[in-house]
Amino acid sequence: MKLINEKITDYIQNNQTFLLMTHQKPDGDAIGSVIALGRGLKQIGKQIDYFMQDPIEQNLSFFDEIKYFNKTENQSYDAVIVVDCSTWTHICKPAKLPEYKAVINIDHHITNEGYGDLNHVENVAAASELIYRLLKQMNIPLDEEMADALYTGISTDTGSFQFSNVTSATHQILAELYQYPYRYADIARRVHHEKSLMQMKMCGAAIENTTLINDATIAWTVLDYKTIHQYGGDINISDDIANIGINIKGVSIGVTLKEVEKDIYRVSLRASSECDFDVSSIAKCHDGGGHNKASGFTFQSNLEALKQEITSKFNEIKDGRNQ
Ligand SMILES: [Mn+2]
Repeated sequence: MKLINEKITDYIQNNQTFLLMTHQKPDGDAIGSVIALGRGLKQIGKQIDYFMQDPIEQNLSFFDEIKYFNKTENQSYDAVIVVDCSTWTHICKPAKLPEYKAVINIDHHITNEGYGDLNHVENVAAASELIYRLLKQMNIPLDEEMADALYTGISTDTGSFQFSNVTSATHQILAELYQYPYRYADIARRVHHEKSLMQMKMCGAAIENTTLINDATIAWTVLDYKTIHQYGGDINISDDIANIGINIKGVSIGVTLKEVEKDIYRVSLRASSECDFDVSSIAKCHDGGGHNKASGFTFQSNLEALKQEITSKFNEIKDGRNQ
């Protein structure tokens, strides 16, 4: 197993107080990797605080460890550890940061800026994979909640082990999590399928509002402000809505837009498994980030211009391939 940057494990070993943070609008990988790391470090006597003031989705709120979130006690830390976040701007962090000696950045996004004093950025399926390896490397055993957290993280970022980022290493980690059996069917149902009736109806509206453009290679889904509020006002784009487009036969790119305020859109991009177009290249141009098959950003301008941009960039690489 490839090592996590040993400067990171040495620094953790030789220091005592840590503040754990992750990206804004935390998903299963963000919450899972933070909880597994936090509980693991407490086991070896470290003092851990968590900062997570963004709301936690209902389907991720079952972790006992969440009760320790935002009970920040220290004014200063040996290090701030940030997991699963590609840029310093996108971290969910206090308005006034406490004092800290170092920033440790552990992430799996290819767009990561390397903002830490110590960094480990590696293109694996989930940040939770990196945290699993870090815990192994530090000889920290898993408990049930850590296993649940790692399962949640890896399962979230691999679309329940179906995306092209899954490797044999992913499954080897899973095999070990199954030392605690009979738990994961329930977690998988909660994380991937359980919804309120309104959320179900929002998926229906997303399907209803999907059109195909660029010779049916790009799916374009728009949820306007009125529709979002008709179905409960949840402005986050859930994975199942973001993936609607690429589940349509023949579609390479799925673009989902949610109008969060008048003319301001949250955009989610997905590429199908057969498509080698890197959607994070577009997200990066708009101050967003992510992975080559899944990324996002916020957009404020006219949608026609965005449609043009995505279509022409996609056609450029497609045409390049055909030459
Ligand atoms: Mn992640």
